[in-house]
Amino acid sequence: MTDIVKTKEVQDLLDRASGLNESGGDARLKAIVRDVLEATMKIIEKHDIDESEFWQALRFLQDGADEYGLIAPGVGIEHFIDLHMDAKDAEAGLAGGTPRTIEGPLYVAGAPIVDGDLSKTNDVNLTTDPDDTETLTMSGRITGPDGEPVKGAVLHVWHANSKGFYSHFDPTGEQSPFNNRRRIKLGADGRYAFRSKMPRGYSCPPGGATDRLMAALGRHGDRPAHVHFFIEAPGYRTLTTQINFGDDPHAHDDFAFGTREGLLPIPNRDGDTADIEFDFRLQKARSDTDETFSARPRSEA
Ligand code: MBD
Ligand code: FE
Repeated sequence: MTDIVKTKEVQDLLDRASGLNESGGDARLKAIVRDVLEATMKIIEKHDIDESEFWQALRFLQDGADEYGLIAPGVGIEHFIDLHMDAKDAEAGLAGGTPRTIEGPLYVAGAPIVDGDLSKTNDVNLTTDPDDTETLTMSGRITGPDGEPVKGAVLHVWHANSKGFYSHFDPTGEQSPFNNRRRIKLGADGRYAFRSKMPRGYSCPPGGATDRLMAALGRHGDRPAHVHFFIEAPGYRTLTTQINFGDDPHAHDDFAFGTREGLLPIPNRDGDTADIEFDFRLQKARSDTDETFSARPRSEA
């Protein structure tokens, strides 16, 4: 193996390429770009990557750009970002509560806001399109670190239909906007309940960049059936999480690494209904940004 990355010539090249010799620009970006370039060069040396392979790899990234939201969880980076945040929380003494897990690429902002205060209503329904499958009911309470009810929470929920397709991203074009997507306004008791139609696990679009990458790695591109949540509430840290069905064949074989201990309830199945009782525990907000969403770019409708 050649070993030229550490030579003065290449180190100088890295400094110049990342703008370190210039006064303008962003210092943090310069440092990160330098490390990305150096790591890339080391990989080129280690695996003796030739010019053909390098340009084919760039073409893969170029053609797959509209699937980065899927490739990132597929290669475990989105989960790693969770592990990184968990580790920082642990260092800061912030552990505890319902585990976070990946958002995934299929949230759509702007879902209908419905009243879910159980002292006033008891029928929150997420599914507006016909779907010939079991009814899923889900309920529980949202508490804070001391078990106190969280007041005035908004529970964002989104999930696939019984074919594994999400509204706004459905290749069959069959779903209405915001089918299986709601923002549920909860009351003072922190309790929630909704009904919906049973989702099926998601699979990567056949022939797409993620699907081809998974095949080349000898992997599959399937997730267990699951339901996504954001929970926001005044005074509490916004939680991004999801439950995956513990009895799904992919419950412990999720291509996106979104399944986590504590987030794998087994639905109570009875004929054509399935019920899940699941409580969420939030952390207290320690800053204003704790109460907001991340600045991740998201679809909107
Ligand atoms: C999904 O539905 C999902 O939740 C993730 C993380 C990736 C792809 C599809
Ligand atoms: Fe999903």
